[in-house]
Amino acid sequence: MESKTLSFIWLILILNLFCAVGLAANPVVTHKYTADPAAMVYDGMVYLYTGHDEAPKNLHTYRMNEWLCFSSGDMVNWTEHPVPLSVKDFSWAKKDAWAAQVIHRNGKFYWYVTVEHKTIPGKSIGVAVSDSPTGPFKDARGSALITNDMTAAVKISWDDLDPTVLIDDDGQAYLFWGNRQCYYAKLKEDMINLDGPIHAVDLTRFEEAPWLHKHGGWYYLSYASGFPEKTAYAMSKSVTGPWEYKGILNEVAGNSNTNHQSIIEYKGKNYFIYHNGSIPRDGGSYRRSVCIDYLYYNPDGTIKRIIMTSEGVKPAK
Ligand code: FUB
Repeated sequence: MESKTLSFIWLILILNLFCAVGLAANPVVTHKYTADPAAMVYDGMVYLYTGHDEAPKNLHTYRMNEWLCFSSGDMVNWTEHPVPLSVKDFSWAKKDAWAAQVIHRNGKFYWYVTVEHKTIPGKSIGVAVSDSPTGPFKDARGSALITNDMTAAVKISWDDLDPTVLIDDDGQAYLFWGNRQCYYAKLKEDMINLDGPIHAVDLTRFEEAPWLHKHGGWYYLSYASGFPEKTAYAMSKSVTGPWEYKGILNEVAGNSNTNHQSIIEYKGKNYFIYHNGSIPRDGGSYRRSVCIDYLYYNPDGTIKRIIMTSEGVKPAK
């Protein structure tokens, strides 16, 4: 074969390779089942914290013992870090490494987690702390921050789960959480103590998985709605509400009852990070996988319906 022809073939092969790695096909993690994504942008990087679904295929309930951490500089190529936190790190917790979120303040990283309490029946919220976004993290209090006996708006033992935290422009931090009933409370500047009473948040068809974010002068509270879950959202001019329901943001994820979301802006683009059960054959409601697609705002601040794709997103530049 002529050397010109050979060079051409090589060029085509190389171009194909670039196209193949140029997309983060969904799901973004395939060697483990990952759920409940919570992303954080810090120092030019994105840190993606997830739960770890460890249920065998025939178990129709969650088995979750630890949380995972991945980082990326482009939303496409992800590096997995050693397991930074597990239920065992909270001496007062029994099981269930459920949804969580990490946030940065004053050089420290605070990881708010859902776990089942050993002695106070029901779900509870704990907080771990580290000097690095990848850990190691340790229990910041030695006790739960929120327990089921602190809230009474709904008579279930699992209404104190799925924490999300936002630090407002004036420095005040807010913790939101809940199942069936959404709650919020202020956090002290130390980020590990409540700073005032617990309030109920009035939301339309709230199920769980609240996620707070701010964009263009609006506060957004997205959450899982109904069951199987869709993602809905509400908007407000204040983090304490009132919240105006804005409708469905994402449809039922497919092959998973839940689709827990996280929303971030990174390098000028907006991302909707969620889970579904899309790993072929064995994926499902208890063997979930994190996916990433673009999120777009309308000029009035409302958000366009998410389009879930198999192709995922392109490298962020
Ligand atoms: O992963 C366990 C639970 O499922 C989470 O806490 C909920 O948000 C739902 O995704």
